Amino acid sequence: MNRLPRLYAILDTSCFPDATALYQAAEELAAAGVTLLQYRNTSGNARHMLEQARELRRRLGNSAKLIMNDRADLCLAADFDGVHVGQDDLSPEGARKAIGDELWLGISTHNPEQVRRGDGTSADYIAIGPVFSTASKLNPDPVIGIEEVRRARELTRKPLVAIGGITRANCVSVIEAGADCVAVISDISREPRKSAEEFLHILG
Ligand code: 3NM
Repeated sequence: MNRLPRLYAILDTSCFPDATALYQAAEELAAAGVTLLQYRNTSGNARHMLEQARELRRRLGNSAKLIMNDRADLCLAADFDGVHVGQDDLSPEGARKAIGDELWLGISTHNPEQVRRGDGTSADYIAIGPVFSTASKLNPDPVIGIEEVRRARELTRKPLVAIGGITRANCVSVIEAGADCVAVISDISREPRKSAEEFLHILG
């Protein structure tokens, strides 16, 4: 994979009243200069997800890399650029087998042992979190804080994505602790264009 951009915007369908609002947010983010986007839909309706994912691909063209949360099959079917798996989803090697060598594979980790294990997989990047408290995930793991980002940085040379409660106000501290990139749901969902522009400006 190429280097990760500083900002990884996650479009979580639960933040939007309907598909139209979701597509509009995606277009605003792309217009602001966001080049890495994840589609996250935890409702479990695969047909619905595929439809929305294809529409995101159609609207964004190749202006942004599109990553599918959790579902390697939908990543392929929607012509996405990669898949992101959590600790309870497909294993990294299972996901890699499904998507092949070219597409991006991201994994979630929540403690040093998981980072260490993730480092030994074919994942293209490792996400670590939640760095701060978050209201965007059901049953989140315990908050790890900035120091654990620093620790994760020492455990892997893979690109490191920090996630969980990251805002325009605290994102610099997370990058300074060694993260290559911040992944954000709530602080880019309310006013996508404005907040993405501000994130990109702050993160330089
Ligand atoms: N994964 P917000 S935290 C989807 O710790 C997700 O792996 C996390 O949303 C992890 O930016 C999280 O609104 C939610 O806090 C991130």
